[in-house]
Amino acid sequence: MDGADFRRLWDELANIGPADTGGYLRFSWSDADLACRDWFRAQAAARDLRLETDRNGNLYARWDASPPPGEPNDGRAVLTGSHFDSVPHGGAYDGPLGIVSAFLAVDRLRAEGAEPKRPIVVAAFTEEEGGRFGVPCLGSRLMAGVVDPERARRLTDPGGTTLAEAMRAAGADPDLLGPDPDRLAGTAAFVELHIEQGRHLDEEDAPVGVASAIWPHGRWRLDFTGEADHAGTTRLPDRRDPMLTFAFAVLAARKEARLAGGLATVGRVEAEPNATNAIAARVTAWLDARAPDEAVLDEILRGFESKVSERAGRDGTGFAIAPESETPIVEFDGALRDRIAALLGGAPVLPTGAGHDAGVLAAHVPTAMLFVRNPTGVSHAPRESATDEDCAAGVEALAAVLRDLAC
Ligand code: HGY
Ligand code: MN
Ligand code: MN
Repeated sequence: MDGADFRRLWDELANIGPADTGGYLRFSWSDADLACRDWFRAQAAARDLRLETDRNGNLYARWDASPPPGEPNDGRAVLTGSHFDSVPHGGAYDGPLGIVSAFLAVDRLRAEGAEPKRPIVVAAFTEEEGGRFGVPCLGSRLMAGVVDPERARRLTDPGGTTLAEAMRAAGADPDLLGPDPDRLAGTAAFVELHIEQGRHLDEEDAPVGVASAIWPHGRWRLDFTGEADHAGTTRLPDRRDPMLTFAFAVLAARKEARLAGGLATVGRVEAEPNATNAIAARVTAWLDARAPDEAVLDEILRGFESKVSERAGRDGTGFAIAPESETPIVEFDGALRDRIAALLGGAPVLPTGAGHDAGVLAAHVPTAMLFVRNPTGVSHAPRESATDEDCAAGVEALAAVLRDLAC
């Protein structure tokens, strides 16, 4: 497997959902997502892998096992894969790299004549980014039974389309959404390969690393309410301007995160009526906060909420904060992590602040992640990058892990 082998398959996805920013728009259940799903089905068919779609729209391509007769085998599968969907104008690699690498790892094992004793299953999870419906890892969370299907059906995208409507328009049945304990019980391990979202591997001069943990993190909806009025005639003391409280909140999030030793970001905002010459009536924004441990995350949120509430009192505005998703710390299976790091010749082991379907599955099955070097360190933006040679090294590493766990 070399860089050119990787590039051949990789280029097939490059034309699906590109935006003029150089990034991608691959929202779940959009035309781009459906094109990615068609591509997945074609890859499964080309390899004679058995295609399955679960009740939550997650896709699987299954290489059935041929265990030697008489050998004890519980028949549980080794799952590998990631997601197709992107954040708005996200990079090419976050998600698709794990799926392309999984198919190439299957090719790699077949080329050497491997015969798995356990099924090897390539997975594509739905709505990992929450880029359309707001809840990250929605497909895997539904599968794990940690999101209420009724709540999921009612989630809306920024245009007001519900998940149920989007699924129906795409030919999927939202009434089927719900937990899938049998699939989890039939999974022996999950390994997600992912672009690194930082420069740790570049600094260590290593093409591939292994995840140790995912920081606890979450998303909160922030509603600031005031009173619309004329920008040219309303005296400053008479205003109830939610934009002021919002502006304070952005700075407060940053300050609380800095003081506590975590991260906080306000990257999305909507104003009503969104007019240049009118005081806003309402501002809605979303806070993303992450921290190395739950005590620090809690400290950031408590500090943020009390400072912003106090400011809202002074501004005469309303302020409400509501969680949209909360993810506790994930420590990946220590034995699996150490086994993989050793198998890969002492690959670096690193934590991440980014969420992944692997973090959801880790509560149910032994789970590991491989990271591929990203020289820019940028992610969720067009400058996310990896060399073809490093991606090929990622495929080799994934094939070695699958060989170890399934063959
Ligand atoms: O970390 C995230 O924002 C998402 O789960 N990938
Ligand atoms: Mn992401
Ligand atoms: Mn991802």
